[in-house]
Amino acid sequence: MKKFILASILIGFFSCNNTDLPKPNVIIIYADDLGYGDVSSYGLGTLQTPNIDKIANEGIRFTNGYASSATCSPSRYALMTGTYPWRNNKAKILTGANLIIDTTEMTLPKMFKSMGYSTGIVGKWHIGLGNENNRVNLVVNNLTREIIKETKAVFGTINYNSKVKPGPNEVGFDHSFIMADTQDRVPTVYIENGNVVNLDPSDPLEVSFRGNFEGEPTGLNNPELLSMMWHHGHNSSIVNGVPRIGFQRGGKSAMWSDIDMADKFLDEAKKYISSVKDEPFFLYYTLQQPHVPRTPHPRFEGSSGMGPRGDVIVEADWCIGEMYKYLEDEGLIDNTIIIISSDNGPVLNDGYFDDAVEKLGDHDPFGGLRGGKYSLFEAGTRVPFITYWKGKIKPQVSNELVTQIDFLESFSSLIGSDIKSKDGIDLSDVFFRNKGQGRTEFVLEATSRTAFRQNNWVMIPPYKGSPFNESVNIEVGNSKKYLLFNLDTDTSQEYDLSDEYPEKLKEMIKRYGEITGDELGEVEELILE
Ligand code: NG6
Ligand code: CA
Repeated sequence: MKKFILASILIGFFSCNNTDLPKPNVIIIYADDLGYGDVSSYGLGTLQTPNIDKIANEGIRFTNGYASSATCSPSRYALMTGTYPWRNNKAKILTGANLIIDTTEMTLPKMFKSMGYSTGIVGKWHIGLGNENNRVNLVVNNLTREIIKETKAVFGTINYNSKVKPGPNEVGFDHSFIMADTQDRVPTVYIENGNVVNLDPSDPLEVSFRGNFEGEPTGLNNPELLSMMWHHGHNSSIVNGVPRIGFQRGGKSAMWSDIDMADKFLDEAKKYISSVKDEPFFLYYTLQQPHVPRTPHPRFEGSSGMGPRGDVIVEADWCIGEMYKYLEDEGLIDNTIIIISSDNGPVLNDGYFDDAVEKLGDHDPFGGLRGGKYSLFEAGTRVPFITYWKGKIKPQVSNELVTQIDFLESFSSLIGSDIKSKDGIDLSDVFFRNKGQGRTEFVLEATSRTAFRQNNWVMIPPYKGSPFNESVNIEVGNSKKYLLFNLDTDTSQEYDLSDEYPEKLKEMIKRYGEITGDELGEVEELILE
């Protein structure tokens, strides 16, 4: 009898606890190409980010937090779905391509919606729009062929003159105000809930990756029109003096102003919050900085002393500070979880001459890690990673291994949903309760190649291709042999231990094969003669 009473109390306690689970608002602030060393609270670079630091110092600052990929679209796909990007062969850098999430697939916003949340995205999207029904054609010119070779990008063309869907609204967002791909790609317009903002139907917007529209200037042919010079790629249509990837004609009234983009996204993010603040909400606030082209608002020009790359990080940091103030003013700060992270590691010259290299000074965006964007080495995927929940999370620096794939399952568990994801794990204790353990293993991706981290060991399989991407000046992690590093003693991956620890290497190759389905033989085929 006693046992029965105890059991009833326990059941009562747990079920009551369950319905009582908190429903905090959630904002994921996701920067584009922000490096592990770019946030000053990490203590690795010299650039100052006081607003991010405040959140980092009062929340949990993760030193082993990972994006799923060293490029954007795969990382964003993984964050949204809790699925490794290398499982989806469409999850490569996208350019005007169709949506790469199946609309029947579970996503982070769908999970929030199922628990009564309002869901919104403001900022960069870059996981494709539309499907074969509103596709125009897909023919590539020599330049795009080169880019595809180098970055394994996927090109396509969408019709932007009618409602563009499926997109964010069809995979779980009630509201969307987005840039389709990146700031360096056409179309240079905002899209709100599937419609190009301010588009005049009498001046339709045409987009092509095949070739130029007759009579339109390009970065290649009209350098006199440029306010920013291209270095590699980025020499097609010119908008606001900046040459872009891809060709575009018409849609003049819809063109965005690059220098106002940060303010625009911030305003739209606040507008969204103000429209839903009486119910729990999830906002995915995806900043465009510091991806190229770096176009700070004039009030941030010169603010970092490091040229436009530093200036747009200062601008992004200011936006984060403004968002924080707004949450305070609206009385929302106590009940809002804030996450700050980045979709991949840093790059200095990513296609424009913009003084990123020349004015860097002593700053280290890579935070002492090897590689960078596009790389299988650590700087490709290890990124700033911060969780904040006022009064709930205690300030902490955590060395636990955590990844963005884990957001879906961790938030699901936090708010009492039973939705799971394919590859994520429930790290709600680590993210939000200052306890528990992180992952023991993780397969990271960089331009369609993968590497394996297990505890503090990293194994990089052999890959064909140049070890070095000359255009961006980054070691991408291709080598003729397996590489093995121990991050415990060698954070900067200088010492390949594969010959010294053959048993460890073998064990890791085996486990990596079990997860990825790559048989040892297949991987070995990649070894260069
Ligand atoms: C590459 C672009 C690079 C950047 C990247 C996407 C060239 C030569 N390079 O193809 O500038 O736009 O794609 O970056 O065009 S990401 O952060 O969105 O993955
Ligand atoms: Ca990126």
